[in-house]
Amino acid sequence: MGIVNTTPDSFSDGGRWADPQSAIRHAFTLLEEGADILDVGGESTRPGAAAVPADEEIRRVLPVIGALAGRGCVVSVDTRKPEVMRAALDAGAAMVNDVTALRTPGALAAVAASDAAVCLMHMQGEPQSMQQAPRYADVVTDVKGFLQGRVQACEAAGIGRERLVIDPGFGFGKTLQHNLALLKHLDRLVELGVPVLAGLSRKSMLGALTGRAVEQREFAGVAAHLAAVARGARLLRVHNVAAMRDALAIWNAVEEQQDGT
Ligand code: HH2
Repeated sequence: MGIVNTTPDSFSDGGRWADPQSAIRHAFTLLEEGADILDVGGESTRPGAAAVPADEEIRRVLPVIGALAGRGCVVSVDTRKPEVMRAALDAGAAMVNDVTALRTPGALAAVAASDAAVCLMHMQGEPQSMQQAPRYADVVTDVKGFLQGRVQACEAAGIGRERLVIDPGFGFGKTLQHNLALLKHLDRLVELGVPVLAGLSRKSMLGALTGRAVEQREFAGVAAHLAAVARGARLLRVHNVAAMRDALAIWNAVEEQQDGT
C-alpha cells in the first residue's frame, strides 16, 4: 500500500503533494514501483495534528480519488469521518482506512452501505494528546482485545470478515516499548484470522532506534516491515514502494525456496 498525502501538514511529507495534480503524479509513480493499493489521506494524524473539517478533507482527497479510481487503480481513503468515507466510496474508493476503527458515529453504517474493504486500526486517545502518557495493562493483549471487539462490531453491522484488515497502529498512543512489543508479537494479532496491516514507514520509533531524521528512515523502515512480514503481516503501508518491493523480492525468494534443490 503506497501512501498518497494531500495534506499540507503530514508528519513526513507534508505539503509536497498538496495540489491534486502532483498527488496524482506521485500516485502513478508508486504504482510503477509496484504498489497494489494507493492510500489517499487528507488529514494528518501525526501526534499533535489539528483536526480538519469534513468539507476541507473532501475538497483535498476527492479529485485525487476520482482520478485514480477512474483509471482503474485500487484506492483506499485514509479518514475517520463518515462524510468523507461516503464521498470517497461514491468516487470509486475500494477501501476505507480508519485510524479510529469505525468508532465515529455513522462510520459503521457508511461502510456497511458499500461493498468496500476496511482497515481497522488501534489508537489509544486522540492525535492531539495520544503521546502524552500512553498506558496499557499488557499492550499486546489490550490491542488484540480492542481489534477483536471492532471485528465483532463490523460483523454485527453487516460488514463481513472477508472485507476486514486489522492494524495495531504503530505510534498511535504508544511508547517505543509498546511499539516494539506489538511488532515482536504481531503473530498474536494474526491469530484473529483477519489480514494484518503494518504501518511503520518513517515513524518516530525508527528515529528513536537509529537517531535518523524523518527523511532518512528508509532502511530502518524496510527492516521493521520485514520483521512484521516475518510474523505474518500481509499488507504494508509505505512511502517508498520501490525499496519495499526489492526487499520483498528477496524475502519471498528465500521463503519460497524448495529444500532439496
Ligand atoms: N499511520 C499514519 C496514517 N494512517 N493508517 C494505518 N492503517 N496505519 C498506520 O500506521 C497509519 C495510518 C501516519 O500518519 P500521517 O501523519 O498521516 O503520516 P503519513 O500518512 O505520511 O504516514
